[in-house]
Formats: sequence, structure tokens, C-alpha cells
Amino acid sequence: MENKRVVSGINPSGSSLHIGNYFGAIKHQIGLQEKMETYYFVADLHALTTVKDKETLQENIKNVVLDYLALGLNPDRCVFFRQSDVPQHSQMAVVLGNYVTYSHMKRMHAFKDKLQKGENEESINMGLFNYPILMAADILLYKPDGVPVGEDQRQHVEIARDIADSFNKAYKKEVLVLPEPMISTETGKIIGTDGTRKMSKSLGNVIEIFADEEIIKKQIMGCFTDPNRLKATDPGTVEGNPVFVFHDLFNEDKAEVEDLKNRYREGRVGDVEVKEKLFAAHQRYFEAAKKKREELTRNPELVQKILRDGANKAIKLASATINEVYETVGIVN
Ligand code: AQP
Repeated sequence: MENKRVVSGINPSGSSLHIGNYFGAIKHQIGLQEKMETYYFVADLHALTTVKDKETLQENIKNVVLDYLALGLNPDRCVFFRQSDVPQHSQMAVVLGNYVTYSHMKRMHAFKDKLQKGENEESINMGLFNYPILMAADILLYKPDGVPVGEDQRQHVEIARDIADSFNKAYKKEVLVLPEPMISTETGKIIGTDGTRKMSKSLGNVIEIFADEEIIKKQIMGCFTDPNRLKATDPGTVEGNPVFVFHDLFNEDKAEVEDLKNRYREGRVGDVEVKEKLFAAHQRYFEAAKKKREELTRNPELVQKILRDGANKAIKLASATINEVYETVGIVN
């Protein structure tokens, strides 16, 4: 994939990013900046499916922009922008909706998840139903070779490929590129603090990255562990136990992790010590990013400039694709 192009985005549906976003997608995306042409964006239009309060949305967007940059996006190496600053995303979505069927859309998991959570079709908005079409537009506009995301987004990258294929077949021309999902086998699905479901903003089972220390401590101390271990002296299970999954992810003191695991298996350590060490490891791991975030917060003009420059670069590529798409379908002004 050397000299190739990738694109990916983050939905500012919540007030800050969590370790599932980081280890599932962002860390990988940051690594790719050195090797490939990278386009990363904050998918603010997608957040409208769930955020219906103006101030909350503005705050979420600001926070996610700062989080993303602080975690290591380098605007000299990647094109970083807001989705809404590039109107071609919306234009492309209007076209692409015509190359996917209603029954295919009904099988998409964002929509099915809501139904499973007890919502009925009457209360699901069309923005959510159409989410995969806008996401296909986000991707296909940049003709990328790959899309680095977490496992939960695999289905959405696949539908983008299906839509591109169906568009190309309709016009017997290779206009759109079919991108590959790029998903880590080890960290593509980070489990939530409830120990059962994927870590998700909307499920509230997260460990945030930049929240106040007290909040992060509470999230870690409330983390699910081995349910069969009633006392600290009971031997416990380490494999699949979320606190140890998280230790493996961000506690860089590997000797400490091994010692905790051994003592846990033998019933010689309490959950509180394991979690306190996890909290300390979290503070160490994200310390540099926190400093960087504070610097960026003090420099809003710089952040605005990064987003403006990013949008200008993104528009160049996106407008070339939409012009080609319009030309292909017969909409030529
Ligand atoms: N638990 C996770 N494990 C691995 N990867 C994850 N991602 C999210 N959660 C996990 C990846 O992070 C990127 C940005 O995700 P997003 O915020 O745009 O949307 P999402 O996947 O819907 O994240 P949430 O937290 O689950 O949001 P809500 O609750 O609003 O739906 C993506 O690449 C995603 O795969």
C-alpha cells in the first residue's frame, strides 16, 4: 500500500474520543501518515443523526477536532478537514443514493441496531437510515485505496464498494475506485467497560482520553472484571478480562502488567490495585497528547487555519470526482 491514498473520518456524536476510537482506528491512521497520502475528517454532518442541540454539536465538533490533532494528526502530512466544509460530500450522497436499493439499506447495522434497542421504524430518522450512503460519498469522493477504520465500520466500507461497483457497471466505466477496509485484527474491536459490548459513546461504556481525571478514574474504577471472582484471594481469569485487555493496550510497563496478571491468577491482588495501576498507566500514556491539546486550545487561530487549508486541499480532489461523476451521469452545466 506504499504511495497509496487512504481516507477516514470520526463522527463528533459525543463530547470526546475514547480509547476504542484511538486503538481501533486513530493510532493506525496516524501511523499511515508517514507512508501514504492521508485524508482525515471530522464527520459533523453525520452527527446530526443523533445530536439535536446546536451548542452541544458545536462543542462536540470543537472537542473532536482538538482531540484528533492532539493524538498525533500532522497537518503537514495529512489533509485534515471538516466534512461540512467540503460541500461535495452532500452532492455526492444525493447521486449515490440512486445506486443502492432500499432492501440493501435495510440490512445495514446502524439501522438494525436501533431496531434491536427497542426503537421502531416510526422513530428512526432518514439521516440514520441513509448514513451509509453519506459515508460512501465521504469515501468514494477521494478514490482511496483503503479505509482505516474499526471492525464496526466494515459493513459500511463494503456497501461503499457495492455502490461504487453498481455505479461503474451502470455506466460501463471505471469511474469510482473500490477501496479496501483496513482493519486491525488485534485492535479492530475494543470491548467496553461493561465487558460485553463494543466500546461506544452512545452505550456509555467508554474510557475517555481527555476527560477530567476524576471522570476517567470513575470510568476505570467502574470497569467490569472477572464476575466469578468474589474476593481478592480467589484465583481470577485474565484472558478476555477488560481491565487486562486495557492494561495490554496502554500500560507500557510490561513487567508490571505481567506481575499483576500472575498475582490475579493466583488470588494475590485485589481489583482496586489493578484498576489504580490502570488509571496511572492511562495518565502516563496520554500525557504528551494532553499537553499538545492544551497548546492547541490556546491557539484557536492555528486550528482554524489547519481546517481551512485542509478543506481547500480536500475540495480540489472532491470537486474533480464530482465533476467526473456528473459528466458520467449526464448532468453537465
Ligand atoms: N470499540 C471500538 N473498537 C474499535 N474501533 C472503534 N471505533 C469506534 N469504537 C470502536 C472506530 O473509531 C472510529 C471513529 O468512530 P466514530 O466515532 O466515527 O463512530 P462509531 O464507530 O459509531 O463510534 P462509537 O463510539 O460507537 O459512536 P456511537 O456510539 O455514536 O455510535 C471508526 O473507525 C470506528 O470504527
